[in-house]
Amino acid sequence: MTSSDRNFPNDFVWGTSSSAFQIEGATREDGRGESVWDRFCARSGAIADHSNADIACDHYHRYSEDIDLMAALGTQAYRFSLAWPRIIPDGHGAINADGIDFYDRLIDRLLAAGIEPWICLHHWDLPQAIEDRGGWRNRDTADWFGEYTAVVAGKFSDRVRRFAPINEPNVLIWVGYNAGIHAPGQRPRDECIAAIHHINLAHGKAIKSLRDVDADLICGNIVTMAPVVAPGSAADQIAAAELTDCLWRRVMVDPLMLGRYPDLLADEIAPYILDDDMALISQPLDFFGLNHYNRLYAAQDPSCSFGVGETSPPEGVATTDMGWQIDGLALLEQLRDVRDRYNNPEIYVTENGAAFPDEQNSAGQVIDQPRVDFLYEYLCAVHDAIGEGIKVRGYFEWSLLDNFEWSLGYSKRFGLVHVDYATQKRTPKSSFWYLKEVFAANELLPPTRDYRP
Ligand code: GCO
Repeated sequence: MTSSDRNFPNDFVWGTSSSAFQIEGATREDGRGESVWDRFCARSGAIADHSNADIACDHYHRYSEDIDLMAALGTQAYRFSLAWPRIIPDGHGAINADGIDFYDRLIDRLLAAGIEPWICLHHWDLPQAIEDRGGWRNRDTADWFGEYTAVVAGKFSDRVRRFAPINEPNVLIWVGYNAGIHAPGQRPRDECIAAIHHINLAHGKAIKSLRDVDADLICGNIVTMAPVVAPGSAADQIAAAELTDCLWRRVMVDPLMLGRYPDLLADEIAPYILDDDMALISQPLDFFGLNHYNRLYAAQDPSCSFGVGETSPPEGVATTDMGWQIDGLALLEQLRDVRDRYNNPEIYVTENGAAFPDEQNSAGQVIDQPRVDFLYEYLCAVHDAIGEGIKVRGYFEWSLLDNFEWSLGYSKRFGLVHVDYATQKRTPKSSFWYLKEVFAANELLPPTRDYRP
């Protein structure tokens, strides 16, 4: 490779991603309503370190400092989510002006720093009041989500042009409803099936709400995808992998991109489909948001609602602190799959990153060489994909800050910036200084140098 071969396209977008519940804190401040995740955290044994997100990274109060960090990183775009219960505390009905004010301040501050805001409308923190009315099992929730989206578009589309409705709807189903590890907890299979269709419908209603407010808004989806590995070659093991692949990669994507449900679940879902649902769900999108972490090792698991779950990668492979395999080729394979199956859309990698047990040394530095190596490997995959003609337009690293990692609480650190939760002190890690140089050079840089301030 020559030096110029290592460049990214001139208009390539570099950014970071986050979600409201994982960083904001201030869960009871300024009129925010309760979310399903507040309730789930209070459930005994649900969160590994018995924590909650009441304070998290205190981003609600420290957003200005965090935007300074993004600016220092050279971030061009920042993808964040809005807390639905901060904007409409009961999920539908009265709007909370203080919630709108917070996001107004955040957006204005980002724009003043020259960073483009990308809004994700929902990253799993469903208003508890809506869960109490059946949550995603209730078709009305799709309407309420459409109404909430119209409020958001009306307030912010004068300054924000990029929107995506729901982060990783497949995780809501797979990790939440099917395995019960995420809020609102496990549900029987028929309720999972209802939720699948209603979440897809909510996506469609949100896209319509956005374009009704402004037809030129740039709208996409955000899904996490990875190749699925079968537990073995026996017929029942292959069948388990096929069902896993359907639930994980297809059932929340095929309807949006192809206008139909995958054969394996189509008959079960059919009774929930009314009138023009499929047309609404499959409205053309402007971009495909792909989150990617790790190849999924499927397992037969009778404790899950669909009888399938996931297991660890084989002994001996390199993994992150999540136990997830480090394997840039999986991202390249996934990008090819999106190109081939979904008609070569414009793709943004809207999340990719890794947890490692980072520690501050006696000089107060955090030397996270494993994360630098990880980022290099995955950026090589993105670069290779572009070389193959796959339309990857940008890369958003997950995440700027260490944050609340759902049912694992604060025990996993995903940040480019270390957060000392006792003091809320932020310390950029080596990976921050590495990506700062990558962003500025718009080029794949070797992971081997010592990246420091
Ligand atoms: C997801 C979510 C993030 C996670 C991140 C690391 O992909 O599960 O979008 O909220 O924190 O992916 O697990």
